[in-house]
Amino acid sequence: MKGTVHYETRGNIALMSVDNPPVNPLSSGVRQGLYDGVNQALEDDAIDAIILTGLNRAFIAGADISEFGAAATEGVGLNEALDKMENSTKPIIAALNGTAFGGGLEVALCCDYRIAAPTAPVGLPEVKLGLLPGAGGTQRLPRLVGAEAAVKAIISGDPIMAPEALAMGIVDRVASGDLIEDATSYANEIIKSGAATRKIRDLEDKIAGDRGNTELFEQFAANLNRTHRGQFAPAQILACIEAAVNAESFDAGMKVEAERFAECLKHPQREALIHIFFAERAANKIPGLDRDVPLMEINTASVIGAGTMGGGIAMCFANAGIPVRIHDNDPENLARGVKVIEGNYARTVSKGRLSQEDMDKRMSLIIPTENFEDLGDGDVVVEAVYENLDLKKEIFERLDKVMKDGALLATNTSGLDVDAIAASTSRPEFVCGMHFFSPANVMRLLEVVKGKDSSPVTLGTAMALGKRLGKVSVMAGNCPGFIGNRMLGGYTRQAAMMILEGATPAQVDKVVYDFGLAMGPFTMNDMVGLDLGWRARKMMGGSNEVTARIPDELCELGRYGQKNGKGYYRYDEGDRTPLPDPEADEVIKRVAEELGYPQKDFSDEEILKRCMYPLANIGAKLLEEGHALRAGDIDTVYVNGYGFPTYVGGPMWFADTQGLENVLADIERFHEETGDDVWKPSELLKKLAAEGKSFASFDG
Ligand code: 3H9
Repeated sequence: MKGTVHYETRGNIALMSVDNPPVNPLSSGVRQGLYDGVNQALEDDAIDAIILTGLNRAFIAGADISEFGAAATEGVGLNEALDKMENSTKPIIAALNGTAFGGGLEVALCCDYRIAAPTAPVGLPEVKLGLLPGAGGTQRLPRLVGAEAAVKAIISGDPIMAPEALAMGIVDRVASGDLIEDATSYANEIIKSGAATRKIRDLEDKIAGDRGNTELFEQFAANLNRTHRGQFAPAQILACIEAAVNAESFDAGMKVEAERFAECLKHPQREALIHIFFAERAANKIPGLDRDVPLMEINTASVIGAGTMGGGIAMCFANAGIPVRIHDNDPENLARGVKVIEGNYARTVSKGRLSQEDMDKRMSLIIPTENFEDLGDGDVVVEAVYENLDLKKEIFERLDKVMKDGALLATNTSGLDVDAIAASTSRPEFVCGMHFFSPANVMRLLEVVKGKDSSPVTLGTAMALGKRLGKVSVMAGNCPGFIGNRMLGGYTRQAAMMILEGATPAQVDKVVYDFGLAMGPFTMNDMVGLDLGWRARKMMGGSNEVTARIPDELCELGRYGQKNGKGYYRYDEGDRTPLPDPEADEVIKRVAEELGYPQKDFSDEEILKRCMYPLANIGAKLLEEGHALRAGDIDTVYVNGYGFPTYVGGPMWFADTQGLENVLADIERFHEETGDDVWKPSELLKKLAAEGKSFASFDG
């Protein structure tokens, strides 16, 4: 069995310690240990109370996620262990030494009393895995904190730090000294006052006021489409909490929870979300990059460029407590960049998500400089100037002269040749790409780009630095566009082709939006500004690409997108809702005619495949070339950097769920129909489809 619970006695108190490193999930041995430990304490007349704590860095991180969808495991089930605890006639005190999430908090809620270390977070994050708290959490938490607070906590799934958990009533005490000593004193107080047990299932006062209040739940349900669009589990959670309030008994509520949990468990969203949970963690494991590679010590940072990217990256360092110099050789840009950073923090303060004191601290860590030489004291430098290879090469040549020996030299290019940039230094082994996504202080993704000479120390340091900055880091090979942007090229190209072939921008956008992305490609283009591409193409002497014709002609008519109220759509003053516009539709129709594209009707299914399958096909090419290590890495990139719905599991997972042989058949058909290179099927896709395998099964 996996994991265990140690049992020892300290006078009249039994101390049970969960041990299943690193974060003590409720694997078979832990469940059995909980059951056996409580049994042992109950049978021992010398024991008056039980303290339950965790070894390692967590109390209990929840159910063992790897068991979901796997074959039944040995030993007692979780609910059996929890019944044993809840029926204990001797008080159990949970001593939360660290994270108590999901089933971990549910274990604590089956204890009679709870004391937490001040740094311990608690929470019910099951919703993030497409699940709901299925071990009584939806029934017990409302009885402790009321329906409204329970809905907020369980629907968001966000962690609650011990002091707030105390204020809410989730824990009874926060330890001020050694947790186990404080828990022991607490246990002795309880024993002295009669060793009473206190079962949450019997508490009624917090929910009594809401009984029969259907309006409260209707309001919550109405919000779900905004906060959790397309997701299955949140509505199930609401139904469970409503049952906690309105069902005839605690047990009747538990029955509703069990039924809804089973529905979530078998839902494809659960599988997709758990795939992403493990994929994000696997992305950190790089073959050939041993855990014991000695990493560079990063205490100071430098950023070049005070534009949107540079400013956002500087904020990432400051947020992580790392002092950062930000350089721009244009004093006006520099001053503007610092003002933007200040404005961003001030907005967070005004929303109550950051204290003024913390904002001041972070601002004090950001040191603007016009002097390039000042960058030299950074342990890492991230270059974030605009995408121009010559400019970047020139900057790296200068960095080579000013940066200290052993510094990490990173470029934030979104797709240029990292090797060409590294070659302009005398130390290419210290160079790699660190591709942040805009806005860098918000987006979780970081692509760490491996140049041909990047050393393991450089790459290991960049990956670890990403984690320290709160990012999900994925290693990408050095090819144009790396993972994310290379794939995106196929998606945007197909969207552009479809409007030449007879689909409307609104039709394409709706299919993509309904699939779960925040917006479709044309709304996105209007938001970014059509004029950016148009001006860039003009500077290069224009483009012969058929896909450039429509945006170019729209721009010639002064239709730049949202910024001036018209692009593919039109916009009312002060409103970002895209509205159909006959002028734009006319342009699209005329260009299609001039280019000789026969017009046809598109089904939603066809649109979705034309948008999503280029991602999978190019993703497969990245895998076969070794530019991406795992399909899960690609999915991690897409859900964290491109707004791909996490509950669909990413583009590769989506392709797997469609069956690769079906995906291949469609790709071959599109190739035949359009002759477009994007549709040339990847060899890996052909191989996996022929073998009846999935991308998820590919391991290099
Ligand atoms: C649940 O509880 C359902 C119940 O309501 C009902 C049941 C009937 N299981 O993230 P890290 C692994 S659903 C198995 O890098 P950190 C993780 O894969 C669960 N494994 O560390 C990694 O393995 P590896 C509700 C788990 O310090 C290693 O532990 N609970 C689990 O950055 C370290 O993880 C949650 O959703 C698990 N539950 O963060 C909590 N958790 O080393 C999910 C972690 O091989 N977990 N692992 O790559 C987390 O949020 C974070 O892992 C945590 C630690 C905050 C705990």
